[in-house]
Amino acid sequence: MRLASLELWAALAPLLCGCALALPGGLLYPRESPSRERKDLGGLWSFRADLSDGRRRGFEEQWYRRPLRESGPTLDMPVPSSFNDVGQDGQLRHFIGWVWYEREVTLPQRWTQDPSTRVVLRIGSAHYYAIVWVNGVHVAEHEGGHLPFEADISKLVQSGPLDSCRITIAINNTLTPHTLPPGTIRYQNDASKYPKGYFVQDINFDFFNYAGLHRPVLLYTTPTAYIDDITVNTDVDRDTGLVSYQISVQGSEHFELEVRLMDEDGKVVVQGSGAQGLLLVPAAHLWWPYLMHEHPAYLYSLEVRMTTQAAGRPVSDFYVLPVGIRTVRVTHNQFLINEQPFYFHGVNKHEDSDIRGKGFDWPLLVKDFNLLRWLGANSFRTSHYPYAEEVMQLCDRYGIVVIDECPGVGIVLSQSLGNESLQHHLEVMEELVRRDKNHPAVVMWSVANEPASNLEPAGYYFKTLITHTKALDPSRPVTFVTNSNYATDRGVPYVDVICVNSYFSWYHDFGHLEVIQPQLQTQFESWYKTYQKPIIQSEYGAETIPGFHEDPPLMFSEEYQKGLLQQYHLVLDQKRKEYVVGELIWNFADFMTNQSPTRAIGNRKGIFTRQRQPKSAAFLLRDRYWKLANETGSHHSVPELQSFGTRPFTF
Ligand code: BDP
Repeated sequence: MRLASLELWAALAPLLCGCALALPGGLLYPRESPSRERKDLGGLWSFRADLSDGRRRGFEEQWYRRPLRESGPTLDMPVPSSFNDVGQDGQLRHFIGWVWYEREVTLPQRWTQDPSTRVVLRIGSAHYYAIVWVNGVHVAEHEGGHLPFEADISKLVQSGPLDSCRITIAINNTLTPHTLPPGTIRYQNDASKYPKGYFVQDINFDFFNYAGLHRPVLLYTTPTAYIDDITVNTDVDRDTGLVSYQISVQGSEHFELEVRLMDEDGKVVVQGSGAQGLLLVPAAHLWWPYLMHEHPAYLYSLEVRMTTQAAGRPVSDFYVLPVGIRTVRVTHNQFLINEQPFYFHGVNKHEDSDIRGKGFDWPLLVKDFNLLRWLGANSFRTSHYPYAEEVMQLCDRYGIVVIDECPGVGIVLSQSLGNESLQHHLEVMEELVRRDKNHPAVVMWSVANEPASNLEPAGYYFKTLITHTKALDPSRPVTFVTNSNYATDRGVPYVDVICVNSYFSWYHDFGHLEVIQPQLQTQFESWYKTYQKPIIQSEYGAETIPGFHEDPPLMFSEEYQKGLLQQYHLVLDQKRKEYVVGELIWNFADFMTNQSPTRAIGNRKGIFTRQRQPKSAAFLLRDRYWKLANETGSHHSVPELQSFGTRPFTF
């Protein structure tokens, strides 16, 4: 959207508000407010892996019916964390099947005794398939390991005599051809080679399939009549910011809604009322990416107040949503943010670290954002799945631009391109857009990474998926990341920006840095000539063991990683003047993978180690990114440390 006339925008805005979402209800991030409380259930949970042959004992014996300790031995398991790496048990590290988590929670009396309080259990992520019981009663089921889900448990906790409840969550990490990401269970029946019943999980993606309760689990309250969802879209007309909003309310037919948009000083800049509307913000501060403006990441707060009557009494619900006013637009050779050309100089990440695996961890998160700032990175891709909501909030706050990727990674079997998979993939995109639609940092959706997009069914699959995603959110471009040949790729005709991964002189012509320039030139020219769309080099990199030094450069040495990057940069520096709009290094940090002869305890293509210490390439990239920032954005001297985090962070 850009510079629409006010009248046109006023007419169109409500239509753009995520109206195509087929999911019932919203899933607002659980923020505290005068009408909402939250109780974090992080800490130690009881845990048991079901080691029975078919992994069904827990269901046969109904472990959810009574405290887990009564049906057998339990382990202490931290939440949030992956379960794989916290113990000394090789069997648990590689476990495939159902694991059981349980936690007894004491509830504030008010929550259990006030029938006008709604109590919700929210699970930030449970990888991969989860079933949830409260006091032995089934309350939720969810497929997909990277997106939140919740259950209204008010009736359960308000009907018993107890001020406590028992939460049991069974989680299965098995991947099949129709899960996202897909996988296959391979049985090994040759009794001369394998033990009885032996099977392995095959996957076609390059990161360890960590499992467990990876993100915060919490309880929160709302009144029984409550603000269920808010959708915000923004535009700019000269110096006026246009904020269109749409609000849905549950639990009451007759209610009043008032909205106030406050600036960073808490001053009300504009007010409105009703379930949808358009707010005009005079002399608006735009949300700018990090290093593109001297005051990046300006966030307004949209304060929503709903009032109604319940059982003859007035009820109010409050919710405050951060809002960044910005536009995004793609031309045949540019990516524009606020109508200014934006060049992605950033990274691909993983949610991955020692011990906790994919478990959410504030110190790690803040360290990563400090490293991004140090590096002069203005963007990252959530390779290869949606990251925690708290990550997206920090991106909004720091101005780190995000290509938001769904877990469509490793789609290489033709059965994973059929209708059953497609249906699930569409639902996952709905869940992702519903969760992340209001983040100004998110500027593009990525529906997949390196699928077999040259296969015949890929045309229909990606056409449907991308069209659906655009209908869910007409305000953002959509892509997927390809490593197929430009001449045979059946998905790229539908993307707005072409994202290409290539590993010249690593997986091909290994050791020959001299082939990079001609091969990369050919890659860019072939794609651009065919499609006339902007291109992002969405992955490139080299495996590097820190401390290995070889000059002249040899593979796996720090010199080779630097040399490879430099060769890429020579071509990127020409092509970014034409139609290349970004470069994202593979990878920000080393990360865990399955074991294989090509992986020395994980993937070592990080420019930082898994412990977040720099390899030599990090310094090279840092010089480059700050230089790029100074060319394309506002002017900063390296290593200027801007003061992030001066505004208090609120949930
Ligand atoms: C790319 C994948 C990424 C891998 C990387 C690599 O997108 O997930 O980790 O290659 O091989 O093909 O290092």
